[in-house]
Amino acid sequence: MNACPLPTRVSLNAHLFQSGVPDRLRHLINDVARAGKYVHNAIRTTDLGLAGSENQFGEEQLKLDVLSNKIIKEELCESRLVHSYASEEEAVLQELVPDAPFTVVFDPLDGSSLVDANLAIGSIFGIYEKGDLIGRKPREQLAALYLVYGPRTILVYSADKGVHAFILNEVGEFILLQRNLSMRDEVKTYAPGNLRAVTDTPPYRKMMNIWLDEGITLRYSGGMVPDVHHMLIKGAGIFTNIAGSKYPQGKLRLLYECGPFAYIMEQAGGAASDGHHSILDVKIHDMDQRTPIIIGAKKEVKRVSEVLSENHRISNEKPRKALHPVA
Ligand code: AFP
Repeated sequence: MNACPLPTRVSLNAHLFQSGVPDRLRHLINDVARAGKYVHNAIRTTDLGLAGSENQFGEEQLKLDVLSNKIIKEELCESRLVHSYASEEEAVLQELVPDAPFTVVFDPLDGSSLVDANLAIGSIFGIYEKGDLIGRKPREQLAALYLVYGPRTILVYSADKGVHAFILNEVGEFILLQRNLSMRDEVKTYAPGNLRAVTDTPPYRKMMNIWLDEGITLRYSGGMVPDVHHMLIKGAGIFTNIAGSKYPQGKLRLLYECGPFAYIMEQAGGAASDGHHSILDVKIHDMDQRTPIIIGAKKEVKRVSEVLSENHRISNEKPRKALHPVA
């Protein structure tokens, strides 16, 4: 008789250990999770006003943006495992510990415009082997994770062994909620971002009309983290945020938002494309690089990419040959 009965709850650390995640990566993910607990608390206790400062893109920062960034930076420092980090709230790659093994990219608080409306927001992280990021691709990530701060705080991670969700319990521990989140090839909901682009991108309007005619359900909050999390938890759906006149390269950031989510989505059996090839294969040439993103059920990502590529036929351009056909 085994003296230790199987635990009724599986902690994040236990799951990482049982999954064979290498020790130093396991420790770092635990440290990022700890930072998430403090951000969770900050959201509930911090003044939601403006910080009176701007980020690297000239966007006004909330006190919460600045505080979330500070909290995460301090936890990364304390871990002693981070060689350098890049935050959406700071302009350049910041060196921390020269002989540490990892470089971390993160959006400390995605969805700032939703905070005053009390809608769900999130933090997004990608973990690379240490080193400069320019010239690399998101496929090189060793792990990616996000936290969604809603009625409950949920952490979802992948470290090349599937996608797993944890809930922050009343004593401040992340407990396993769902193992192996997986995407079916099904579209019950759609989440169309940058909808203003229908005015200058006719194929986007065509895609919207297809979804409307098919009668599927609109589920869009304006927060990438809850909107993509919704698909992963339901195991179906499509999320788009394409380029248009306001955002010629797309609105969302490759490094801090699209790269980590593409990693997680492909680990869950879905796909993430910029319309021509996997987001994971887009070379990083700028820290603030933006990209269009079509992410979700694999077949739907392919269909949307094909409909949107009609734009090139309309403009008599030959559609760019997909370097890496959408998975
Ligand atoms: P904010 O951080 O300015 O609220 O933007 C949120 C976001 O970066 C992402 O979380 C959303 O999916 C996307 O912007 C919403 O874009 P649209 O406003 O074009 O729908």
